[in-house]
Amino acid sequence: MLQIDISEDIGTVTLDREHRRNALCEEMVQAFSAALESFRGADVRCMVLRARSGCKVWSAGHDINELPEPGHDPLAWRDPLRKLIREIENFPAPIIAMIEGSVWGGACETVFACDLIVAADDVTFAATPAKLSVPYNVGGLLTFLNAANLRIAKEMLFTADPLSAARLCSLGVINHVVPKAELETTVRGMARRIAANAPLSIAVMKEQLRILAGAHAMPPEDFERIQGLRRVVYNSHDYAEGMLAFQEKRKPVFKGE
Ligand code: YXS
Repeated sequence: MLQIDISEDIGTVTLDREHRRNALCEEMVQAFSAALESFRGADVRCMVLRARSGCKVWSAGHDINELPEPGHDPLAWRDPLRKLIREIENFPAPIIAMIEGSVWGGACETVFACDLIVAADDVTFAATPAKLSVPYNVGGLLTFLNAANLRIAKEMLFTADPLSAARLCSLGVINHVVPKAELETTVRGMARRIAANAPLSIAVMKEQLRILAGAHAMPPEDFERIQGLRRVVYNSHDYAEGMLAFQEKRKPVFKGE
């Protein structure tokens, strides 16, 4: 499901589950955790997260077949997507997301959780909870808010439209958009420059920025209200219908209940 490589103090993880469009499943996230453990042991100083060259779909997001039965929180603490995001945020070295093809659903958040994003010029990002009637969780929405401003986060989440890498770069959501032929050399060069800098200083700044980015004071009753609102969705007919429609390869019919 993943290809792992270490060279010149740079660790590379390549998503390799093409038959499922690199959908993020439990087994893949476990392999990802093991890869990061090996990178920690090898003291890598920068990491690249990518898919195979020439891919049409970088990742189709959370494996829909692994979304829990209706009535269970689809993005709970122990959920594979949540574990993946935490692994990325807690890894001590910077992670550069190198993007080709299209990015869907929870894979958008996965890329936004990375430290730097370099995309080929034909890349698109489509955040799709509204297509499946999935209630996003607090941490996930914070990832979007930290990556984009409220207006762009709302456009992505409410329309589920694919947004171009060029537009997201002009909005500061993506660091660089380059011609596909230059993607690999651009990312490799950036990774080398990071790897040549002081790893301790960078690791500490990454952790400080993670804490500062997540520092949003919230009265307990507000948090409980947000959680209660999520329950309205994952207990709904629409949540079950979203998943069933995907599995039956048809358009969902949402009733708002
Ligand atoms: O029919 P087979 O058995 O060959 O399998 C098909 C698809 O069912 C499968 N596949 C997936 N399986 C599980 N989870 C997925 N997310 C997923 N996506 C695809 O892969 C096989 C090939 O797919 P196919 O024929 O559709 O490929 P395509 O090249 O025509 O189209 C590629 C996509 C990505 C445009 C299309 O597969 C697609 O729209 N996938 C779903 C994208 C999506 O809505 N992802 C959101 C997943 S839920 C999630 O991430 C969060 C919980 S949330 O939604 O809240 O952000």
